[in-house]
Amino acid sequence: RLNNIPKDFLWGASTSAFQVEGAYQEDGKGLSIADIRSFKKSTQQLDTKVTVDHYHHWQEDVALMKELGMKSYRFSISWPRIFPNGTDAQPNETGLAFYHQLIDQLLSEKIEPIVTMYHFDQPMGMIEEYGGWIDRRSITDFVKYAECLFEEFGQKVKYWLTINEQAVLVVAPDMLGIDLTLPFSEKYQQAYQANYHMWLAQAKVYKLFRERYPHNYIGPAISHLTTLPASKKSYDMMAAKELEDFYTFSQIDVALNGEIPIYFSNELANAQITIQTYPEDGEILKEGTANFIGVNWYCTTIVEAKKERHSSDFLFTRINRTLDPDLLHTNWGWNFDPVGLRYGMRELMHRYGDIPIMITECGWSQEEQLESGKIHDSQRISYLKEHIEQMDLSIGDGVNIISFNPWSFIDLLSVGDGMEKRYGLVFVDRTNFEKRQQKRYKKDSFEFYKELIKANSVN
Ligand code: BGP
Repeated sequence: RLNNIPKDFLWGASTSAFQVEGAYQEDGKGLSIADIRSFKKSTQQLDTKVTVDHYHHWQEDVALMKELGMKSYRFSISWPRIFPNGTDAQPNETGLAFYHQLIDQLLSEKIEPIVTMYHFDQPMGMIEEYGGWIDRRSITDFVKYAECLFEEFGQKVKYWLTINEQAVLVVAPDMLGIDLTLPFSEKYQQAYQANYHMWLAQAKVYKLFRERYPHNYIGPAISHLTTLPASKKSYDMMAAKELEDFYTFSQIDVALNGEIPIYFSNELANAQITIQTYPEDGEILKEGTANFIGVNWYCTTIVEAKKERHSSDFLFTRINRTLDPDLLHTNWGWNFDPVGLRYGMRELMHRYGDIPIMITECGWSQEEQLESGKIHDSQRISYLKEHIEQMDLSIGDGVNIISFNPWSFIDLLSVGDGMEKRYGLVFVDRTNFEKRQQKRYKKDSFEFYKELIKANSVN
């Protein structure tokens, strides 16, 4: 029983462009770093070329969303569909037309579009021309892209997410086009310079948007690691706090307060990472802040302090991640810890007050096979049920959560682990995937979520 979730709550589900669309070179789309990364895995089961072919199945997919009773759909616009090289002066009209159709169809089904501008798929053209986010020119190209999206879709889309999981991009810098074989210090020097440019670019975009649409919402989609200490020893507790501050809260602090926190700058200084700045940057960050946040939340992360610690080490070399043997884990090591969600949400409220929060991802992955046309995904159902109950309690605690969008609406290409790691409420049969059959099946979790939405909302 849910007691606190309002009847007009945005019950939704989530995807991202390169993970569902396929059509990787159709209608003028350019290549992104996400495409290039996926080709290195060299099999079509693992790359972005076809995935679940949402680009050609979108009408059928929106019909399933309607059947599920979704009130919101969180998806991303493919940056290289709009600006094929990122650096182009004019947008690709065919790319814009695709999203106009999709958004219009969602609106006509009363499904609120929640749009991510950049979900891991920076156009390769920018990376080839000047290195991508490590260069300051990327700020201008991102602002140009955002302006184009506001111009085209600003009247239709109320909720915008700028960058998905910036902290992940920095810790896995090949996703930014940074060479992983570079020496440690050089690699992170580049990654944190890129991080800094992403902060500036978003600040400019927040400002622009909020001046134009003061009643609508814009913010980042944060990778939220609710970090727990492996023991009650102060050094483990400190390690957990340091990781959570540096990885998760620094991103939110900058987005909401318009200032880079001292604990973050100190950590970089310790690691001898020097960021190139311009005198006007402080002002840019201060002037453009977000007015809501998207939170991607999957599980808790448990850390301990390494025994051998040197204060000059970089944070990630001072801690170990551990697993709690009492918790259930996916085959990929992500734990099932729903109370962790409530704990994380309460922390957000204590730190940021009444800021509206949207859960933009939350989900359970497993390998699945059809059994007489069915998928009995009972583990995913318990995951959803228990996380939704904890979200309901969080709202009772006073946390201003406005929407829940589990990952994922439909099976899709996982960022790290190909197509066999499935998250969807809808199963996709990829036998003969090249032929675009890609038949959709509703999983048991689809039926569960449908009933839950029906019981807890007004239609
Ligand atoms: C988040 C990303 C998603 C998604 C998810 C699951 O980091 O925003 O794009 O893929 O994690 O991760 P994975 O696909 O590696 O299982």
